[in-house]
Amino acid sequence: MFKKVLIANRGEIAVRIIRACREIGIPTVAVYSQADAEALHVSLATEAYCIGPYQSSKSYLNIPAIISTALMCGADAIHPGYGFLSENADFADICSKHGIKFIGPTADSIRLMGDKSNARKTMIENDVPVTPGTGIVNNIDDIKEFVKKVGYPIIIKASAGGGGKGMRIVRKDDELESMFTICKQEALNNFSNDDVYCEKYIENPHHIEVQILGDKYGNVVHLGERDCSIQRRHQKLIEETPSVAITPKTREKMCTAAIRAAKAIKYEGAGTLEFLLDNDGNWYFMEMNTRIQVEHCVSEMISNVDILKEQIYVAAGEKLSFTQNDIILRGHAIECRINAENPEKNFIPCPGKIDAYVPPGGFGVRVDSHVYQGYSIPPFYDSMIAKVICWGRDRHEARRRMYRALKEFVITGVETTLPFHQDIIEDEVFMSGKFDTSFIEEYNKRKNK
Ligand code: MV4
Repeated sequence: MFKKVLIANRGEIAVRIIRACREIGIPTVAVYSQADAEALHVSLATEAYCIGPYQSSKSYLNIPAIISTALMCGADAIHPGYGFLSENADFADICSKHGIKFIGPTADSIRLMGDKSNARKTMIENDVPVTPGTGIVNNIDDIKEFVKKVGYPIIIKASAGGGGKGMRIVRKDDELESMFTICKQEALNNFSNDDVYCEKYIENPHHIEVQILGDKYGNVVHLGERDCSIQRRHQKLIEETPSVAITPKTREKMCTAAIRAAKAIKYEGAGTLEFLLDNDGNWYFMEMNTRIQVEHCVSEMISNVDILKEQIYVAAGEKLSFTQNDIILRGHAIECRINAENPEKNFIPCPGKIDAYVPPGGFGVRVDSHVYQGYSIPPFYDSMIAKVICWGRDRHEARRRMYRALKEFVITGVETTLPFHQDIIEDEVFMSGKFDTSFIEEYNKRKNK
């Protein structure tokens, strides 16, 4: 096992990683920016070092500072969490060059899946359904050829993009040229790579993703799917498992396809395959996330698998401690992401000092958070301050428990999305389960916002 793990992250996920290391018995090293001296991950870790000023580019993304801290204090592994350096293949390579284990998949896996056009190709080769689409397109004529086959609407995507960045929907011929030019320019500006490809655009899809875990010995298991359709501007707000939008047959096929793809690329560690589900029940691979995700907790709640600990064990070279047959997915889990934002003012971030903080508890309730009473939320990072995860024997119980937990939760001093979540959890459309990625937009229309 590792002698010491450095956590190259902050917030709730840094706390989550430290907790997993503690249970295994591994000392931890926190790194932090000057804005995070009072952060919880700093006080929970065995050791902590300031690595730079508040800007992420000078702290949590500062590779020389992170690597030299690891070398200086004898950390033999780095956990990148999510965001920041978690899907940076060059960082994974730099870690291994310094004899430090990057807790995650190989740099090659990250690179392969980071190139969305190559990821599509890999899926096609392994009989995983993808949306009708193209390889890299170099000119308008290539795209027109594709449109002749599938018709409008289509979507142009940056091959180096992902997570909603660098994409353009095209609905008619006279938009094509400008959208192609804009998308290529955006891709170049954001990812230093102007490769783009096209797909048939699926209107109002469901976003369903499959959690997988793999080890060095070719074993891969899935922990079922998550429905992440409740989102706005590519920011997920509520996730749940199982999805009420898919049939048991689709679930089986999707999860089997996810395992097949992960085995084909010799995937090691925790990963997620994202799929789009259309309103006729067809489903297509969208992209793969080669990291732990914010919403991993709902899968933990129904599977009883500690994904963080498994991630660390397999990174240390151990075999997965269970097979697919050992996994029983039990009940239903829902997660609400609580942000320090003002829902009344178009969700603008609301940093500041937390006066009162009383998290909910009781049977089936989990709160993952890095904040505490008296903590000042810095304005420089993500506005998520807590995740409330509730388990129930069925969706109804999980949802009622979530409503109860959200009502118990006291956070004062800053505006939060708690009231917004309470309304959605009790919303009739949400309750019915008949929602897709257009839910929040439609919800706001219904509420005249
Ligand atoms: C799509 C799509 C429809 N058709 N691709 C958004 C995030 C990025 N991973 C890809 N995304 C989409 N790709 C095709 N061919 C619709 C989206 C999309 C979306 C996907 C999942 C969750 C929310 C979304 C919101 C807008 C667009």
